[in-house]
Amino acid sequence: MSTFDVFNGDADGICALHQLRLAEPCNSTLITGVKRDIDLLKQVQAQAGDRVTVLDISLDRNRAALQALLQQGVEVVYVDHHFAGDIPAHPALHANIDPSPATCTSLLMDAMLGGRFRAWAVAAAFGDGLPESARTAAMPLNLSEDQLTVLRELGECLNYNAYGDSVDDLYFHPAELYCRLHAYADPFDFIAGEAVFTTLKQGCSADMALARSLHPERTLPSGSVYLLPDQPWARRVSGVFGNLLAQDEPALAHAVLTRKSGGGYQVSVRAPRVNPSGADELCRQFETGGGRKGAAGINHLPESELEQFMTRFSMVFNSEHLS
Ligand SMILES: [Mn+2]
Repeated sequence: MSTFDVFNGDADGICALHQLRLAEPCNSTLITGVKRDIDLLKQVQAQAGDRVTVLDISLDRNRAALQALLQQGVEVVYVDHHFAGDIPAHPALHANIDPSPATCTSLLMDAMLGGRFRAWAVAAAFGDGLPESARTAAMPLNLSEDQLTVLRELGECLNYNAYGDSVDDLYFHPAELYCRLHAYADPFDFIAGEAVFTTLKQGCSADMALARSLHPERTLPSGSVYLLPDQPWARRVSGVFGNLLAQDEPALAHAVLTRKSGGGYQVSVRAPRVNPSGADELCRQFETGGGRKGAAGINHLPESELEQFMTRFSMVFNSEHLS
């Protein structure tokens, strides 16, 4: 019997798998990629009796591959918080899917494991742009404000590492990053024992300094749209930058568009924090869009659809505001 672990390459995906494999150690085949590379399940070459765990990637976007695996007699554990659509009813599918905007896959995993590795779930929630949920989850740990800040920075750095056009843009391949941190049950030991955190923190600050010097491309009543150049730093920082904009102006929606070398844009949308919904609704109106209510994205927005995006951004977030 073979085991496959399929996970989003961001903080949430990595920390969800890390918690699971601390609780249930296993030599599995790792399948992951950059954050927006979510069509991962089709890469699994499994046979009847094999076991696949899927973490932090939309079921809706992996539906065909999931159904094929279930039909082959593969057992699938699916834990996620992205838009799922209809969840197939199949005895070999064990799904724990909750798209509510206050949770993330690592917090769902934390609940499944009775809070055994809570500090990693806290870091992941910070990384997924859910600081309130992270702080609530951290309460029983009695951490100092300084320790909480370190977990927030860790989550943000792990999340930052996942953004890029391909793994070439990243400091660490997400599978390597997972292996490096999997040697540590305690995130504070990981930070002390590995140079990974320092590398990512320095890289992130340098990229963020460049992003912060930009002005919005478009200022709309419901929020702002930023345009980033076709550069590796811009591709790496787009998600962290989006989370930061959302925290700085919680009543507004934000979109960060990064120019692609072959034309068009990669888009990252953050709903207003005070009313975290509409991001997935907006992005799913475009062919390569998806995500969750508070944070979503479009892998490829053609240049010709830019104005349409601006119009729909205004429509979705204005109506969200009134509702
Ligand atoms: Mn997530």
